[in-house]
Amino acid sequence: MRIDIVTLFPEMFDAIIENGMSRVALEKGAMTLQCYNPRDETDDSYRRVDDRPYGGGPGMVMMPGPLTRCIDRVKQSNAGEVVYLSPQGEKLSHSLVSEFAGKADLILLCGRYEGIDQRVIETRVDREVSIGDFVVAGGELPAMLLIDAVSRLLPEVLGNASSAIEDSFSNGILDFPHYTRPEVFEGLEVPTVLLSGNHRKIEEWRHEQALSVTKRKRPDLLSDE
Ligand code: 4GS
Repeated sequence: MRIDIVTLFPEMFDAIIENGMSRVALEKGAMTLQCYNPRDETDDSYRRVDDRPYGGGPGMVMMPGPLTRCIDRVKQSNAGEVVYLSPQGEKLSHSLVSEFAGKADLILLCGRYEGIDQRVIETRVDREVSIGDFVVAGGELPAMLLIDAVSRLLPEVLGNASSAIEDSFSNGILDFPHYTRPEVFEGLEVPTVLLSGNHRKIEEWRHEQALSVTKRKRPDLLSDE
């Protein structure tokens, strides 16, 4: 999977290039990441990428010129959808993450300041995705979140065969509780069924636990649809 990112802060992506499952996916060649900076597409000596909003008001808006030149450069080598991370987007979910994980190409557009000129959205953006109903300072963390979630689903990434499939949400409900050594911690024992070696019983117990934790903490997941 080829992911290209349009961002004024390419260094932020070092966090996911150097760590975690995204790093594993890159090392295995299951995914590539490349950042493109709209600042490199400016034509003035100040390298300006933002300007004051028409109609007034606080903050700055990303100018359409550098941004569209940057996007069009990326499009020369990436045929994927242009996804703009913004609070106006479709809410990111497991089903959206797995849909993206099935694509060969993807272009992620990260906004800063108050946002980007509407004409860029009209002419270049295929899709808007939101990580939730709150505002962050830039689209970079939302983009990294999406990449992190996608990279751990890529089939080439080790441990995937089972671990991603058995995940929370791949079956539409929350995860069951996990335990590791020691058998007794601060007086609390590991549920005996997990020590029984009876895999059928263990699966049953885990499913019951997953259902009851979902009923208690996220009943909406069971009632919807
Ligand atoms: C989100 C969000 C976001 C919007 C970026 C204002 C800076 C900011 N992006 N999901 N400009 N929520 N973006 O808050 O994706």
